[in-house]
Amino acid sequence: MDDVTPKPGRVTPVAASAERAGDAAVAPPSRNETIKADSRFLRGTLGEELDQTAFGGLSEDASQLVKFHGMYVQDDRDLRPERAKRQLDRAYAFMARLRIPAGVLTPRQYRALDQLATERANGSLRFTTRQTIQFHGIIKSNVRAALQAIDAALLDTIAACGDVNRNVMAAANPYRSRAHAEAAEAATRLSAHFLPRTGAWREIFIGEERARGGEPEHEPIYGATYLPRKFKIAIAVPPANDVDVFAQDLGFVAIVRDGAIRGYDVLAGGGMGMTHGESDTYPRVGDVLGYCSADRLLEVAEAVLTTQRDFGDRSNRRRARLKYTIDARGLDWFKAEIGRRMSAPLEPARPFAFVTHDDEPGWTRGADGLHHLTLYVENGRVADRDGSALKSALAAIAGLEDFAESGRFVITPNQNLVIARASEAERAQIEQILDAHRVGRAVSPLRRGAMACVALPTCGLALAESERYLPDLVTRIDAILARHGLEEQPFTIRMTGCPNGCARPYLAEIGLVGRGPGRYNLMLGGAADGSRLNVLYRENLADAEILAALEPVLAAYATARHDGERFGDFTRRAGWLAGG
Ligand code: SRM
Ligand code: SF4
Repeated sequence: MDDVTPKPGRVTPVAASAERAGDAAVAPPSRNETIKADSRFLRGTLGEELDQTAFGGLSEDASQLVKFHGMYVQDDRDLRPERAKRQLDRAYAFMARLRIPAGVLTPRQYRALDQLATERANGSLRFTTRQTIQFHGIIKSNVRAALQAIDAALLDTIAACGDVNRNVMAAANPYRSRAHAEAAEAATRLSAHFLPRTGAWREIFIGEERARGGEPEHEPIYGATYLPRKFKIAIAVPPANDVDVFAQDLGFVAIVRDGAIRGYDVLAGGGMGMTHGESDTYPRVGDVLGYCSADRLLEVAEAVLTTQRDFGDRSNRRRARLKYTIDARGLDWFKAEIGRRMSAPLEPARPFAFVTHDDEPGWTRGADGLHHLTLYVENGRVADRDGSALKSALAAIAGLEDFAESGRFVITPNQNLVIARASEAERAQIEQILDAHRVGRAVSPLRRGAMACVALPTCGLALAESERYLPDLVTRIDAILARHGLEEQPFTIRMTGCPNGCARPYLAEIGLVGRGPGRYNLMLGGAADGSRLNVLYRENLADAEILAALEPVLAAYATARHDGERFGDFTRRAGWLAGG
């Protein structure tokens, strides 16, 4: 095999398929592989189908392809029963997800997105667990206009979904330190490096003509069938692990000396998704592979991504993530394979330590005298409701005259927002605007550490509520905490409406994973720094059962915890978890 693989450096997709063809045990590729291969670099019938607005959705094949362009065809699941009764089609609409490396936007860009939410989507913006923004409820006839507004704001949705490298995360707020700035810059470089080269997005949604007579299109890194599955990269800057580096296909932990990033510890094989009842699917934390100097970032990333491209399972999409490739072939094999694709081996990993994977809401001041507000945003949903006009407040802040030029909005991997680079006077104005719009900043430590995925009504895979349920559950758990004198104690609690793990629930001290309508698995024992998976504590619980199951453990924690001991560590040490 060595003879078809140039070394060092890039392994081409052509060489890769030659390798795959030599493997007699390859199972037939999944339907998605054919859709990709036949799509003429992600075009398929998308353009034609978008023109047919009588049907609000897309064909099955086009629904798969549109993901590569950052969109999903969804329908409002609340409306399904009523519409079915009336024999109407589902209420189809598109979800669009932006690509925002490191989550950094200018206030001007944010204002354009705010307007788009009002004019073309369901009136809200949704900060995601990967530092970007989603819009829900874009009807088909609005899709092109929405994407053109995004393009006009110098943003795009390319590769935000699909079997490609997704939005690249970096420790929140590049304006916090030089190392944070370097991490954000590295995330932007990685995102650009792995951006699909096809012109399909611009042609189909923006209306640009394809250049005639030019070079035939090709994807130098991906090839015509892209990756077997989604691929996720994040860069952490210790001591914060806000990006949840252990949950990524490929993670980089910045090793900082004299304030600058000298290199990275490289992690691979993290991932959250699993399927209930299928024990060969599971969440996994990434393995530390070794260290590379900062200038080798792209080389190392390409070695890992192309290894997954060439050896990931293309027949069974449930087992197609890098974590399964590593487990199926072994970590030693994986290290050797990426070694073949690099100019030099990784060095031994350097020590690093995390203290948290949460955000710390509130104002901080940088060395340059500028102020940064980490604003808690419940489950990342930006809307005007329940007496609090968060959407209007953020739009007003983004419109502050000088701040519109010099300020920044940075979305965090915990679905919050850093309003960055405010002067002393702007800080006062921002506070005033938040007060005037009744945007509360005082939240309990439990709520601050809470995160829920979108789930119902838009997510087609949700088995149970999440975003619409967790806030209320937190209120009731807070009451239990108060009864036991734990109201000032930090916790992480994360909920998802299904086992796919979009809010990374398997890394929380308290994880709740949807099983069916109103029913959840309760997981306990995650680490406060996101470095350890929790374990199943009780299965298939309804609302009252969740509270009843939690209260005795919390009561014991209140009386028997060691000094400074976190809840996740306590549940393990004190024997609450079988095998913990
Ligand atoms: Fe996710 C699928 C929402 C982060 C694992 N995710 C979905 C879809 C697109 C449902 C679908 O396939 O039809 C959800 C759209 C819901 C909606 O109505 O908006 C969805 N995922 C989200 C977001 C918006 C959750 C949030 O509340 O913020 C996050 C968007 C991230 C982004 O901006 O790119 C989101 N998803 C994640 C994460 C966390 C992360 O990336 O750090 C994970 C776990 C990490 C991982 O990938 O292992 C995650 N989402 C999944 C999976 C399971 C993948 C797997 O390997 O099994 C699916 C289902 C799938 O891919 O088949 C999924
Ligand atoms: Fe949907 Fe499940 Fe992801 Fe929640 S975890 S957004 S329910 S796919």
